[in-house]
Amino acid sequence: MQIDGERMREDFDALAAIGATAAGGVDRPSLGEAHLAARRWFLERAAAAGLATRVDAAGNHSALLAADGPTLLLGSHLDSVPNGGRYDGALGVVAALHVLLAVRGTELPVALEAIDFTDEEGTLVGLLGSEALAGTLARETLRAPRGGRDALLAGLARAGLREDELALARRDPESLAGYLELHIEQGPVLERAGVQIGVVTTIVGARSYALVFRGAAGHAGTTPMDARRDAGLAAAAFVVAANELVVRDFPGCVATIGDLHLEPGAYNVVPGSARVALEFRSGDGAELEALETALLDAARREADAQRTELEIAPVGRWKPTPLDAGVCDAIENAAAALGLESLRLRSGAGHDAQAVAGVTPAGMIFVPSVAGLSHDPGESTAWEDCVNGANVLLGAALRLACR
Ligand code: HGY
Ligand code: MN
Ligand code: MN
Repeated sequence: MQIDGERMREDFDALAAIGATAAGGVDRPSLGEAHLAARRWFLERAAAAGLATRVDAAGNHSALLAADGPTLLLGSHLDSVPNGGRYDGALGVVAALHVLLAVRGTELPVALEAIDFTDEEGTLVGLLGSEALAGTLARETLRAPRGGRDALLAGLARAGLREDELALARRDPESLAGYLELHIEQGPVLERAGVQIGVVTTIVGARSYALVFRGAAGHAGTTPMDARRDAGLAAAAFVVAANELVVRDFPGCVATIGDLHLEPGAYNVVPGSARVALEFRSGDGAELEALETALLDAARREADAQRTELEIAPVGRWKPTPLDAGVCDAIENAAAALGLESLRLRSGAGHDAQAVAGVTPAGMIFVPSVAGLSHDPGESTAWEDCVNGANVLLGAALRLACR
């Protein structure tokens, strides 16, 4: 039993055409029109193949192979970052669908479900669908989501979802037999090592904050430099300070200011306010705590230095997550049975697996990213590696189904 690589490629290419960008990537922010079109494509493709389909209260879209017994989830996500790549998430959903197509007709003691989770990327919230399925979606996260409350409500409305029903997507852990996700590595490790398959041991934790530096707008021509309370200068000084402290004091961690917005945003006005999107990650919980303290202290220092006020709002929080040892073994054995070399590694990217791991044994399969590039239209993985990954997903699923 193996994956039909050519048929999977036709599906992958059909999906990549939805929300395609001129540079060869996709632009499918969660619950936007392109994302909803991609989800429709997924359901129609599954139904056309004779599979049952379902959409739950959090908008998670699934194709199903029913059986008596618990459900083994195989999934990922069809939403993308703005101006993203074709492989991030989509490869895992298409491969999961093709595992069901390959297994169809085989009696298994578990049901198989290929699932596309809502808003993995956090355009709106982050891990919205997988945390709803796990029953861990916090109400306060919805009140101050990292994409803003208006965007969340507009997205839910477009998708026909109700905020007060999202929690109904929760699954009883007893109903689950495990979770597997195929994903591109999005980093350089596998390519540098010349290894085809990654077995993910842990997923780093991440925290996001919306910072607002508030100073005083003023005339760019008549406000003396020593009389300014320049919010833009405070924010820019923080960007530099954050980078310096992470490189100096937190090797192995990362911090990113992915968005910086000055207001009123004119050539001839000293910025009165500056909004900063801060995100940072570590594979260790205590280190993540220390990193948060160091970064927020630096923000306060730079705000004070420019006599500006600082508002700090938490907008996202995900713990470092170890993945299941038994699932890692199943992935490693499936790769070996196919004559594929594998190595164990940490994921610097977040994934739905870290939400699902809290309620059922979860594991992830990585395939190499060309030049380690991701979250960019240039994101690419050799198709042979994609098919290898899908066959390992199939092999690991059969091992977990029958253990
Ligand atoms: O941000 C991440 O790590 C993932 O791609 N959502
Ligand atoms: Mn992803
Ligand atoms: Mn991503």
